[in-house]
Amino acid sequence: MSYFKEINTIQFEGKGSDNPLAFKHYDPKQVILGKTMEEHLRFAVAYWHTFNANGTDPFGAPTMIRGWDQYNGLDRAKARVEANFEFLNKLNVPYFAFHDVDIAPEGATLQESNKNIDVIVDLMKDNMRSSGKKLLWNTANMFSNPRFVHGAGTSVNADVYAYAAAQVKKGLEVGKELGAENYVFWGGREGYDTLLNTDMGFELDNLARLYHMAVAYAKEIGFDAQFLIEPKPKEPTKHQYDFDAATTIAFLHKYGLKDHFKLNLEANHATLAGHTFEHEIRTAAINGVLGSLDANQGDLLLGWDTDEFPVDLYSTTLTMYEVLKAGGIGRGGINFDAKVRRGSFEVEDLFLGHIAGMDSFAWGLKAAAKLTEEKILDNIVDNRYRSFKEGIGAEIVSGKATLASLEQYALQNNPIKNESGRQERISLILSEVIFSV
Ligand code: XLS
Ligand code: CA
Ligand code: CA
Repeated sequence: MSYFKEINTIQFEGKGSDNPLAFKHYDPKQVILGKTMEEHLRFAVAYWHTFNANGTDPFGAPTMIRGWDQYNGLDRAKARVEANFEFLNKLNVPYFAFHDVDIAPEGATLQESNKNIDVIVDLMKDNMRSSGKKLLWNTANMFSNPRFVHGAGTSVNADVYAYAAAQVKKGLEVGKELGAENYVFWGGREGYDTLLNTDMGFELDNLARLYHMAVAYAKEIGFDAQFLIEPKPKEPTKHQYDFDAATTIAFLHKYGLKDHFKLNLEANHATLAGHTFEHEIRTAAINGVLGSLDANQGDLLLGWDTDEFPVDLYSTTLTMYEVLKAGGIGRGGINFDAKVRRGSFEVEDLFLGHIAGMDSFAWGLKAAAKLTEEKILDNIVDNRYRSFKEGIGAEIVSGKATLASLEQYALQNNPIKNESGRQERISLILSEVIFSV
């Protein structure tokens, strides 16, 4: 059965094309800085936004009725698997990502839920084998079900904690079965709304215990995926524990988890934290924990997680610049954690949204490659720090300098001369590069 009959395989047609269902920039085989675009970008489709979302919002009913919605329960789950692989094939995307509850309906008991997952995982495995498509990451949804009202790994209720642990265990088994490259923890309800009823230190200790158990179990079953934590500052709770990259890195250090985890960074979550995406990526990279990216964008006029398809070329360029600077995204990828707007309810919009995101990232990659190759920003940055290359600066960097030797230098070095940072000029250079590729 075909769910996207009216759509043909999306081809690269180049900049001159006026076919909306074609790539203008994403040419998977084009080699850039020694790797193909496909290898650089490692795109993934997010199951939940593409096959589960239906356009519901707090004010209105679903607007998106898809082919698979004619079925119910496990039949609908099977139909979604078919739709997923047809979609990945037609869009030429190599990876997908899902939560346990996205792929299979929850049963009345844990046993029943796990049985449903097994049926779908078998079907997925067959489809993966025949299509060559791969799982970028899977994760456990430990936030939607009412049992997680007070959190999962940070719940006040040990029974809930145990249930969450069981879900993680199953998630790791599924990840192994499907050869997932990564396993993600996004702390959906791991946070709090008021300290008046919360023991923050204890909750964080418990969360770390859960992560340690996951590391141990993955080792036990020989699941060698990269573990990832996905930071987000707020929503659904007021204070999410994994606020941003820096907070999460401090947590990993404190609990001895640094060697086992990297970060899955999302653009919209960076915005909510008051950071740029590139700030989050750089923070992860300089701490050796850049894992994977959730690509989307927020809206600065709205204070919530809008998960729009990424089309801001300044952001995609600077994102890819950071990725190139970090030496690539490794086992991670660029997962479109993005949904079409409620008004974009036609099936074609699912393709158009992804094409917009993929072309914007391919464009950003080309611009970032030019910035990298021609050392446009590197030269500017190097020049700004040149005072540390020789003399007193070199002594500071080598560790030779002391407070006393620096005082002696400062006493006779008068006046101090600073130089402009030239931000306005550099911003225009960036625009010129983006529109030259
Ligand atoms: C929600 C998160 C979520 C994670 C996976 O804001 O982005 O979708 O990526 O649980
Ligand atoms: Ca995400
Ligand atoms: Ca989000």
